Amino acid sequence: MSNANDKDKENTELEAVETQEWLESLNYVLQRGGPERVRELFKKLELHAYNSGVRMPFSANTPYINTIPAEEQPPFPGSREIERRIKSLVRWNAMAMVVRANREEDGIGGHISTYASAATLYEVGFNHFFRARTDNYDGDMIYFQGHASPGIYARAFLEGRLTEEHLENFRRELRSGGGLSSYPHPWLMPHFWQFPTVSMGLGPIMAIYQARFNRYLEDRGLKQDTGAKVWAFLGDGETDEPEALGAITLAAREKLDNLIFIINCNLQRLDGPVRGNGNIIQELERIFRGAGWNVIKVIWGSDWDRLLANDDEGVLVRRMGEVVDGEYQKYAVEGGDYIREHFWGIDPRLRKLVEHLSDEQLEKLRLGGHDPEKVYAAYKAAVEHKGSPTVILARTIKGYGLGEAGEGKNVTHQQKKLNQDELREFRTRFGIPISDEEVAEAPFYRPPEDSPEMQYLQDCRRKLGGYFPNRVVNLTSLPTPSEALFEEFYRGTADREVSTTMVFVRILAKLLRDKDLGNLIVPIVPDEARTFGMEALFRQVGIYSHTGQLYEPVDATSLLYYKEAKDGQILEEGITEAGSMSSFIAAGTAYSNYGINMIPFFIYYSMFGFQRIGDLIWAAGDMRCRGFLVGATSGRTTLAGEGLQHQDGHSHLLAYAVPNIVTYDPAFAYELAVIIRDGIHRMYTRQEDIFYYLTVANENYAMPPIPEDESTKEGILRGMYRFKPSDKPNAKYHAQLFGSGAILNEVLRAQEILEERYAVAADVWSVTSYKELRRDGLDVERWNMLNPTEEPKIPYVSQCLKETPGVFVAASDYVKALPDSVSRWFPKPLLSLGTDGFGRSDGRRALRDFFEVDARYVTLATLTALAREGEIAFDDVDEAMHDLEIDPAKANPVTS
Ligand SMILES: Cc1ncc(C[n+]2csc(CCOP(=O)(O)OP(=O)(O)O)c2C)c(N)n1
Ligand SMILES: [Mg+2]
Repeated sequence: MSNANDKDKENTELEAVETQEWLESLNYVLQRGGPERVRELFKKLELHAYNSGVRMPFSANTPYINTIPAEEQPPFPGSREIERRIKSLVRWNAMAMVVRANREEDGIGGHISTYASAATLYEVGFNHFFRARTDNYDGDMIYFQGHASPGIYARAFLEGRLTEEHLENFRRELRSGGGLSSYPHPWLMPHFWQFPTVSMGLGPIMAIYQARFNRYLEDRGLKQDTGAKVWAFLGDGETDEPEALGAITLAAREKLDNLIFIINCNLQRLDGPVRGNGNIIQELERIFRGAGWNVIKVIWGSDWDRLLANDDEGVLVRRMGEVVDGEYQKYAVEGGDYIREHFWGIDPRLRKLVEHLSDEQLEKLRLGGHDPEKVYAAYKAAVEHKGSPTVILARTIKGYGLGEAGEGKNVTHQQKKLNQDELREFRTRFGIPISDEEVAEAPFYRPPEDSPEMQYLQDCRRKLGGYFPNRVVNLTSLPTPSEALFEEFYRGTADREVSTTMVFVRILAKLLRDKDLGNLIVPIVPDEARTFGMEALFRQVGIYSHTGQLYEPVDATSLLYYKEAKDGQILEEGITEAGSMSSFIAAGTAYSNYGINMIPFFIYYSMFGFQRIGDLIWAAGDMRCRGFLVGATSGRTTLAGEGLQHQDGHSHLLAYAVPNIVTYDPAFAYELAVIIRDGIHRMYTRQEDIFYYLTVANENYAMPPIPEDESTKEGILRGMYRFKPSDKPNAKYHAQLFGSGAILNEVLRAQEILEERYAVAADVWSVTSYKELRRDGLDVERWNMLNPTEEPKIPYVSQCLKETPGVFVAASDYVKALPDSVSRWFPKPLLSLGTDGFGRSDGRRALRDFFEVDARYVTLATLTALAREGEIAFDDVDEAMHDLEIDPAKANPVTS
């Protein structure tokens, strides 16, 4: 036994000597040949080991220390002291804003701890990096973390851009004099916020596609590259959102070195630790490095530099890497004695490293994200880095500075109230010149204009070109495209059968050729261009690719080959509706970001729009984004064969919830032409903050010419017009039939059946937009309610139907809720047919039978309505049902 022990001991000693020798050799090579030579040597060694059968485990991680070593850190160019004082003031005002809002009205909310942890990350940016738009600089774009907004407001207050009253009205937007929105919302503060970020995960993906779109504009010669950066601030918890990390490979593939992510790694989310049993910084490092990003870890502050320098044997680095986040969080809450015991105490060599430090000093060893010098070094490296995007992983403490009131505690995210003692402590810690008597009131504080702090702060912003955030709209309007461009669509297609999708693609192709607008159109498709018959555009305008086309496409000899080009115009995004929508947003807000009227058309499978990426569409509305969303192959029964997951019968209903989206479900070529022309007119000539949702379908039929009636165009735009009046006004019975999209054809067939077989003269109306009709009806109703003594106005629907005889039946390829949403302005009850229920794979005929929206059902519904009015007998309806071969026992599509 003892022999074996001796052998082990001998081995260990030998290995120690061997290790020492290798380390010394490495030091020697490092001194003589520098890091480059070391890298070369490592590669050779690795290959040699591999060839000898040694398999190395894969790791994309570097040790748990700062990426930039202390000796490579650039000197800090500013005044540490003044910047600290400014930052303290921002901290105080941000905290006071939330505390006061909640004193006035309990439960009004707000967040202190997010900004408290991120203050240094923002302040270093404000004082040294964030460059505003000037004549020769595009302006950086900054995605502020939504929950950090109190800090951003507090800084704007110091800068003199917001008043004390504004801060008092934080989260009280409806007060007279105006207030501040809880989070970044361009809709609510259009001269301040640029990017809505509070739905977590959307900021990062929008930032990636924004950075890519900036490149697109440069590559297409629409703007110069002025070196501007996109900075996106994220929470570490936020990275669990699929959107947050879902597009990071695109950023690396496109070599977006104009993009910088800063992830505030305070190790906490709302409920508790982000990775209590793991390490979020290391996890994110692996992910981002694996994706090809430049990763800069800012973990330890300057206080740690000397400790690391004395860590000859690497025990500290190892210890740093083995402690899990939950334990690190505990150090933030406990005192120095706990830290000495639990972090340093496990190894005598570690304990020795800090024996010269008091418990208090141990407790105060600062982390990287709270150290301006470390943060400055990281930002500088990020800005100068070429060839890939950069992510900075900055370690901080959530609720930093709140002390007992929440620093590092699990409840800190929700902390909105500080008592008198806590306020006093906060004040003292950050040296705010507020007396003991005043402190309980949590007054806002702004030093005099001529104080060194104010002068320094203003000076920094002057040098960097202006304030942030700042949303500016300054552009000239576009001319509306001429009617001539649309003439062919007004004429119809005679006998030629086409679909509205085909018509749309033809309109798009013509717009792309237009001399005024062509260059500004941005077609966006998520790998579905062929489905919609758009492949001719590949050749016509090319697919955007920063690197051009490095290969000969397999279809090079064909006319419509797959052409990628640096100045290509189409954004072929691949299978990502979220990415495509982010591109749409970048293009649709270029009017404010760059003063360029870019006109995006995002064409997608209609089912994968509102349903799949509804929150991004909501963000687009918030951002006052413009452009056309085009839901193709729409309609639950018109898209045959595809079944439950693809057949969309409700996107129009989902669109009801977005206030500034204008929606249409057109049936004919001329309707689409009128709508698109007017859309460009409203968004780009009149500069209205609206965007469009159009559904187009893939059923082929002859497109009629536009009716001669003068009011047709107005009717199309307002939501309905009489398309085909009955030519038998003296018939016994009457009906008004309403159809939309491809289902209008079923309604027209029903008109014939009703006339021929049942003596019913029916007028047929095309309803292009129930949402527009409802908007108008609600507007009128509201006006009438608020103006009781004025002559009541009449909703457009009621005006149209004022003297129309008979019963009312509507049918569309969407849910019945659409026609029902306007039925109260009909002179009589409306009977609605629609496609409620899950879709089925089958042909159009079978589907329309199943969902009860074909000509037979329109006929049956009309007869039913007539019977209810007492005009015909129910027995007649029963008989008709028999004639129409409708089975009363058939399955209910809603529940089957
Ligand atoms: C999509 C979405 N889900 C949930 C929330 C609610 N929420 C707001 S902040 C927060 C925690 C944020 O944690 P983290 O991202 O780590 O940011 P920190 O405040 O720690 O900097 C949560 C869950 C939200 N705003 N958006
Ligand atoms: Mg966090």
